[in-house]
Amino acid sequence: MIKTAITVSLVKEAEGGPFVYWHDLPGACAKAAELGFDAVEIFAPHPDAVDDDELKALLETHDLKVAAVGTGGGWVIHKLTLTNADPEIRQKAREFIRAIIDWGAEFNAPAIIGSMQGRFEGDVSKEQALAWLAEALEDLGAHAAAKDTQLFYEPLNRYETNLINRTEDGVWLLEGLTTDNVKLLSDVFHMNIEEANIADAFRTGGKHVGHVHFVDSNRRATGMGHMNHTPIAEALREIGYDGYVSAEAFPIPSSDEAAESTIAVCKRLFTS
Ligand code: LER
Ligand code: MN
Repeated sequence: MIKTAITVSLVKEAEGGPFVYWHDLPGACAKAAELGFDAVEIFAPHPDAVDDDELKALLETHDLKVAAVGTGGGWVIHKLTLTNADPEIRQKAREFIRAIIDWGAEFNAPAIIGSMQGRFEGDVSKEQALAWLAEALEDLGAHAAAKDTQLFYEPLNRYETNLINRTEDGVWLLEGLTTDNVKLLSDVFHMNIEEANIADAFRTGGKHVGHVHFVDSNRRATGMGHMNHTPIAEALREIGYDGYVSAEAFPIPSSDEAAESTIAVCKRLFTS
């Protein structure tokens, strides 16, 4: 069954970004549960930012799961990427992600590699950057497997990376790995820019799709833009997707209204 999640950012440096709830994890969990979400997706500045016992208690009180944990803090705070020309920065990027994987694993929550993939530029060729990215996914994917969790890799639109923008290319990247523990994070905001047909791209992603960022055309909550989510939901059902649809959306006009609009659309699309 497809499950619902809502994003919570605890990263000061990411303010203005597409996250529904901000800074107040207890408040976000209470509201998520009240509205009927199954999980929260947490974007933390570092692996020790959240008190694990407190989070465990919050999840228990509200009967919530953690759908995934973001690693973007490594980029927005420390400017680390897996494809930087400097080997020390690439190494630190891996260490940052490894620590987030370990933290997420305590909550059965896979880590997300989105902005930490970086881009090719300067003396680094596209081939070189993709080779570094694949090597890192191989290593971190195996690390996640050892922790009994998965790793999510997210293709981004052309304005955020020049490495992998489309589902088809994401599938190519993942199929080149020996580990099958890295899954695609398909964000319909990026797909709306890059794909000819979002629903068909999900069919291309097929069994590789492990997580979905579910949002509208303008990156507001579902129901607040002009994206047609009905064929997308049909494609997700067709490929047997049983992960989360997670609202990574701007808190416009407010966090609660974005959450309410998301859950209304999800209830219409995913409860049969
Ligand atoms: C960035 O645009 C994005 O979609 C995030 O999920 C990346 O970490
Ligand atoms: Mn995303």
